[in-house]
Amino acid sequence: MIKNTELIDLPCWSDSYGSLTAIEELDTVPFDIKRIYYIFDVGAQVRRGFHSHQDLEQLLICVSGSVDILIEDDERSETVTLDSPTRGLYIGPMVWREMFSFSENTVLLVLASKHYIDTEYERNHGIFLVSAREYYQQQGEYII
Ligand code: T46
Repeated sequence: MIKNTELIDLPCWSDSYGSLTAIEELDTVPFDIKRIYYIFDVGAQVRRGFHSHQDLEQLLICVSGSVDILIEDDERSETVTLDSPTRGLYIGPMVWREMFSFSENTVLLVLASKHYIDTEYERNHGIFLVSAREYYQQQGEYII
């Protein structure tokens, strides 16, 4: 997996009445949840994201439909398909992300560890790569 990312299986209770998934901070997700947002009504040709965050931690869950997420650290990139409401993609600091191939009914739910701060976004890919190299060298290991 890409550094500072992880696929997390979410608990699900299913019976003849349907299914229910619950997420608890610091248990199912490894951070305090400060913000929730969701992305929907995205055209099939649209590609979003194109940024990284310095400190933010997030859990992305495709609660309906499917979406591809490109994640990239200082060395490698990988594309993960999210197509289940019981599987989340954890993305920690210093990971570039792009979201694409949204199906018609996709709803991408995101739990975030911080409030929205526009200046916390790094949208320049070249600067991201330089900063990420320094960050991972200082860390010497992955956060999770
Ligand atoms: C991320 C990926 C997965 C707000 O005002 N508050 C918010 O909490 C968010 C997330 C966005 N916005 C505004 C800022 C922009 O004017 O909503 C507009 C669209 O946001 P953005 O272009 O950043 O959307 P994406 O899909 O490129 O990225 C979003 C998150 O911003 C980002 O943190 O990791 O989803």
